[in-house]
Parts: sequence; structure tokens; C-alpha cells
Amino acid sequence: MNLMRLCAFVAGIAISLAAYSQDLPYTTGFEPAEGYILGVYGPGPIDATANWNVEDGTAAIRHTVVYEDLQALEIGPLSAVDAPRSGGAAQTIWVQGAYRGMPQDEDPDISGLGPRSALLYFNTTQGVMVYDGLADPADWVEVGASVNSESWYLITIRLDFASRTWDLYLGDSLIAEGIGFMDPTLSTYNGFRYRASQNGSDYFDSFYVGLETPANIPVPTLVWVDFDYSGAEKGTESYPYNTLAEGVDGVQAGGTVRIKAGDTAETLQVTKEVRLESEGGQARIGIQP
Ligand SMILES: [Ca+2]
Ligand SMILES: [Ca+2]
Repeated sequence: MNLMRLCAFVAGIAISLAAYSQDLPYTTGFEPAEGYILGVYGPGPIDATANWNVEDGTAAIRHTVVYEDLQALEIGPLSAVDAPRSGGAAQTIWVQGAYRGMPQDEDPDISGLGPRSALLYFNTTQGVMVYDGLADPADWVEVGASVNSESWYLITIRLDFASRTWDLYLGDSLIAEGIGFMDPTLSTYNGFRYRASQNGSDYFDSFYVGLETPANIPVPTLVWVDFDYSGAEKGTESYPYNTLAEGVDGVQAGGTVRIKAGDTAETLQVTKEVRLESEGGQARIGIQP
């Protein structure tokens, strides 16, 4: 199989892109004020500081198909762009972008791709497809979100380098959780790659990568805390925080922090309205466990 032909857009993350390692956070809308000049580029850098590089084919800065403001990035058929960037020791990295892509009929062949954390593409009939390294065997799976080539989709990925899993948001909604990295040995964020299929040009805009939760992602109204827990933490029942401070921090004002039975030596001042509940027994605060 021909990798180039079959790879629609693959948001491949974490590869050996050491050349221009820059720090997080990074945000761009491909706007004139950020130094992005209308025109066709490739191969090589799209902007003066090489935040984006054309790796294959061509890409362009356009003002014709735009998600926000004046300009967006167009990725030509069978072309690929990279945004190398170093996540350092960060365990949780958010990657957000607006995509308008040509769906394709077949799963991309990823056999020659090299290490990646999160991979996704748009399928003509199945919609958004993600590569789940935890599936048995690892494979492309459907997440139940249909797509078309005429609409923009705001896609947010939460990469968790502790558990080597990722979560997927479409717009403001969490649509898949705990998807396995393609390569479970990856321990750090190294960049972002977008490849367009042979079916036409794709468009990309409003990119963000960083440690802070993007503004559109809702802060939960219920978070879980388990003082005895060690592992990846998201504040959910399966991946609870292990301190009360994290629970209070991570919940919406007026929301609920549900604490599994146990003790914590923490003493803290709560400065917003929250409801504290214990689950499965007594939860004690300010008590040496
Ligand atoms: Ca823009
Ligand atoms: Ca913690």
C-alpha cells in the first residue's frame, strides 16, 4: 500500500523533530500580524521562525477558506506540514485546532510512520476515526462523529504522557476517552503533523498547544478525589485526583468534589463555592493518614 495515497489528515504527534524545538504554549491563527504572508510554500518553512514547515508537497497561507479572522493554512493534496515543538517534562498537553478536511474511504496505512501518540483522520462513512493503541489488536476505531468536507471542526486532543492515553473533544464535547497512544513508549510531546489525502486540499486554523485547558472545554461540575490513588489524574471516577487541592482547583464554582473514603494531611482554604461529598465511607481532611 502507498502511504502517501492513503494518509488523509493524520494528526500525528511526537516524532523526531529536533531541528526547531521551541517551548509551549504556542498559539496561531496564521494571521498577518503573526508574520504569515499569503502565498504558496514548500518544501521548508512557512513562516520566518519555522513554527510550521512543509515536509511534503505544498502548503499555502490563504484568505479564501478561513475558520477565524483573516487567514488560514491550506495543505495541498498528499502534502504534509509539521509544527515541531517541545513539551519537555509536561505530563498533560492540550492540542487544539480547527480542521476542514476531505474525508477518505480507507484507513491510512501507518506502517511506515514512526512513533506517534495521537492519530486521527476523517472517514467518508464512519466519520472521525482514531487509532487506538489499546485496542486488541491496535487499530482504527470509530468514535461516532460524522464529518463532511464543507464544515470546520474544532478538535481538541488531551495527551496524557503518564498513562500514554488521549482524550478527544469535538467542539465542546468529550467524544472519546482513554485512547491508547500509537506508540506506548512515547514520553514527551515533540510536535504536530498534518497530512492531507489525495482527495483535495485541507484547511487548518486556530492552532493551540500548551498545558492550560483551552477556554472552550467545559470545567467539570463533578470531580473525584482519592487520596490513595497513584496514576494518571483527570478528576474522573476512573482517573481521580489524589489531593483535595487538585479537586477544588479542577471543579467549576458551585460544583461537587466527591472524595473516596480516606484521610489527607492537607489543610487548605477553599475560596469558591464547592460541595464536598464522601463516597464509600468517611473522608477526613487535615488528618495524617
Ligand atoms: Ca485564522
Ligand atoms: Ca495529583
